[in-house]
Order: sequence, then structure tokens, then C-alpha cells
Amino acid sequence: MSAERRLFFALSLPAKLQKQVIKWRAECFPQDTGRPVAAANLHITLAFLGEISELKAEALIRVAGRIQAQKFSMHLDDIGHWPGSGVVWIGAKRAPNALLQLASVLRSHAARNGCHQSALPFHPHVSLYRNATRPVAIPPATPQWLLEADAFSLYESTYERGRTRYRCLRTWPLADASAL
Ligand code: 2AM
Repeated sequence: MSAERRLFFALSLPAKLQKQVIKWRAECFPQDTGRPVAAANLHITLAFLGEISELKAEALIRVAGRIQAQKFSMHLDDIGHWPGSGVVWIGAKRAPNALLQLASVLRSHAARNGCHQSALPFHPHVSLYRNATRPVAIPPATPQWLLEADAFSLYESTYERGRTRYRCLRTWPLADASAL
């Protein structure tokens, strides 16, 4: 039996935005807020696949390559804390339709390929801290960053020497609206 890997589809943040976010995070949150997510790991999950076989991963890579989805931009203008999961996040007050559609297509392909999908509504976000289980003073606003999404990717999550690493396995471009 081949080894299983922990995979997910996500949008990455450009390196410049990653740096801006971690600088702002350091300025706006106390040090004991939780476990900060490393700059290189900042992303928006589109569909979590869990630990899956190579066969399932290949099937999902094939369907992802056939998806025709539009480029979009979104303002990261919302901040929140989910004490249950211990996540402090930034997100969008109004998620673009193109993002919701892309996530919905990926999540339904994932479900059809046997990857359990959460029953909770999809809430696109960038996790900033984990293990934030105590009350957190949420800053009044983000700097209203604009994220321009022109591709989505498949990532593998590994845990080595006490660190979580996300390795990008494949990236697919998003199309100009006029091309669809
Ligand atoms: P999070 O950042 O919102 O916690 C890789 O582990 C990514 O997949 C993380 O970004 C995480 O989202 C998401 N993830 C992990 N476990 C998940 C689960 N059981 N259901 C949905 N998403 C999950």
C-alpha cells in the first residue's frame, strides 16, 4: 500500500504580503496570543483533503487541471478569533463570488473522491495564530490589504522537527474573466 499524504488546495499569499501581515501581526497582537503561523505558511485553504492515497491525489490533480475558474481580487478587511479551534484569522467581509465558486467546485470534487468535507459553511480566511484559546483583543481594523488571486495550488502539509511545512505540489492558473 502506498503512503498517504496530508493535502489541501489553497491560495498562497505573495511574499510581500506575507511580510506585511507578519509585521502588522507583531505590532497589533500581544506575544502570548498563541502560536504564530510562519510567514511562508500564510494561505487561504480552499478545500482540505486530509490524509489521502497517491491514487486519490492523482485523481484530484486531474480534475483540478480541468477547472475553469476566474481570477479575482479580495480585500483582507476582516479579523476574528475562533476560540473553539484556537485560530485568530484575517479574511474578507465580502468574499468574491469567484472565490466561493472555486472553493465550492474543489470541495465537491474532494467529497466525490471520498475526502470528508466539513459541514460548516466555507469561511475563507488566513490563519494568523493557532492555539489561541484565551480571549484575544482584536485590533479594530486590518490595513485593508488587497489579495490578487491569479492561481490556486495543491499543498502537502508535513510536520518535521517540531515544524509544520507546506510544500506546493502543483499550481493552476486562474483565467481572465474575458477568456471564460
Ligand atoms: P486553518 O488554517 O483554517 O486551520 C492545512 O492543514 C490547512 O488545512 C490549514 O490551513 C487548515 O485550515 C486546514 N485544515 C486542517 N484541518 C482541517 C479540517 N479538518 N477541516 C478543514 N480544514 C482543515
